[in-house]
Amino acid sequence: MQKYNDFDASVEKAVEEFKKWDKDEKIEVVSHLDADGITACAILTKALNRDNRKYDISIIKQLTMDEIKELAERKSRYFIFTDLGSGQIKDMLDNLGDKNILVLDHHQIVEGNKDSLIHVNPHMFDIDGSKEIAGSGVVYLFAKKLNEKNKDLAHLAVIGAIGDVQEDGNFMRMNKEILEDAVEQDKIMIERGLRLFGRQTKPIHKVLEYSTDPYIPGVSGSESGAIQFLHQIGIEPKNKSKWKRIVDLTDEEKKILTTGIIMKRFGEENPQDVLGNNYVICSEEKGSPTRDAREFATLLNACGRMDKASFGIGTCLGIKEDKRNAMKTLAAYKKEIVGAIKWYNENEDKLIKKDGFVIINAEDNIPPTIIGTLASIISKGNDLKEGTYVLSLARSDKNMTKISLRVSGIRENKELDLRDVAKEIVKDIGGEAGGHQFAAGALIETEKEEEFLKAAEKVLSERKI
Ligand SMILES: [Mn+2]
Repeated sequence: MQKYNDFDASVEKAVEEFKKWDKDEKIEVVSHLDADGITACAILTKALNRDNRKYDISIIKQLTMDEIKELAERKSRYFIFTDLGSGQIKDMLDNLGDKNILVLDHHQIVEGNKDSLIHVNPHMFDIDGSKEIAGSGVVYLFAKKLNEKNKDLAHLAVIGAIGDVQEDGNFMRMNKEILEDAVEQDKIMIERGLRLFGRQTKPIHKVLEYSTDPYIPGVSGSESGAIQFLHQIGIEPKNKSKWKRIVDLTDEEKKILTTGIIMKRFGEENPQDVLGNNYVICSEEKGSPTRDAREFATLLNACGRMDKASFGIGTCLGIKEDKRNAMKTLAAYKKEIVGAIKWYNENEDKLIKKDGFVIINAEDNIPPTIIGTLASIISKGNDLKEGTYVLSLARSDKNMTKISLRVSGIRENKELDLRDVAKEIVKDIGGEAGGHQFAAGALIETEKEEEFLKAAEKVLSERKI
């Protein structure tokens, strides 16, 4: 199709421009701190190494005006923005107008393309960057054009796309092509089977208990239900004293488990929806979180949220010490989440629960880096009616408050875009809102919290699902 050819040509053009950059000068690489941003950065740095380039890396949460102004003070003449930047073209040009800028992103473009910077973004060609290709994928295509050798980084772009929730049992066209590269390079093996999170690392009964999508009646949300279910189908959950993981099961047992789950899901809309692709990273050890692409993405997200993105980048590039540290970071991150859930359960009085929404105002009891995850977990739990908004607030430093917005039970609804809801709430208050269709966020001044809560109650009531 023409649009894909046009997009490809824009990548080609970006590579040609990039090749003109002076090899003796340092490049400032700026990337986003989630799994997609981290994999994007890992792909780019490897490609820059292969191209004998010098660079510095900054991993940031958001490309705010303050961040741009800080970048403007750096001596470099060259900047590459990955997995961010497309929404801040105007601010960039205002402050970095005399620099050479390359933006490799997949977010919505806020200001149009300008000739003074190189901008690669699928949205320019009517390709949906929220579904078809992630930031890491855009960087991967750039890297591949720069040097065919970089095809050995395709698996990182697959992990990045999964991190950005672009996989739903399968991938769309552009991501699929990247996946094909990864398979061809023997980096990824596709295993069809149970599409459950935690296959490599978690005890089976825990995997089942935490499986809310797909939902397993009588099992999801209940540890005893999960153990009982395993006994019923004749799978011993323990191997002597050790809990078994899905990867420990024999092929026969895996089949029994699959059938058992589908039977349990009889009466659900698509009982066989538990089946899908699992993406095994060939070079990684069995039982490691880096063996499964979904768990790998979670590990990277944890590194980002705990302000340890460099461990994530190193893990992507196969550096052993970084991987060890990334695992420790994941453990610390899980502890934070457990603490946040505990706070939520014990502070009923701090919640605003109305028909159609729950508002969690954690103030400074939960770190801002965890608050979005808490909202996601609560929105996936069984306590809320389908279509309930989960809105959470937590304070960060610099007198700002981070907002996260999720919705329970809904994964497809063309009319619903949480970004629009978030934007409407902050409309009169000031503050930046953005994110994804089903995972939106905003940043407001802490002193505006009260005003925000009022606006939120109003908007969420009006927009009841
Ligand atoms: Mn992204």
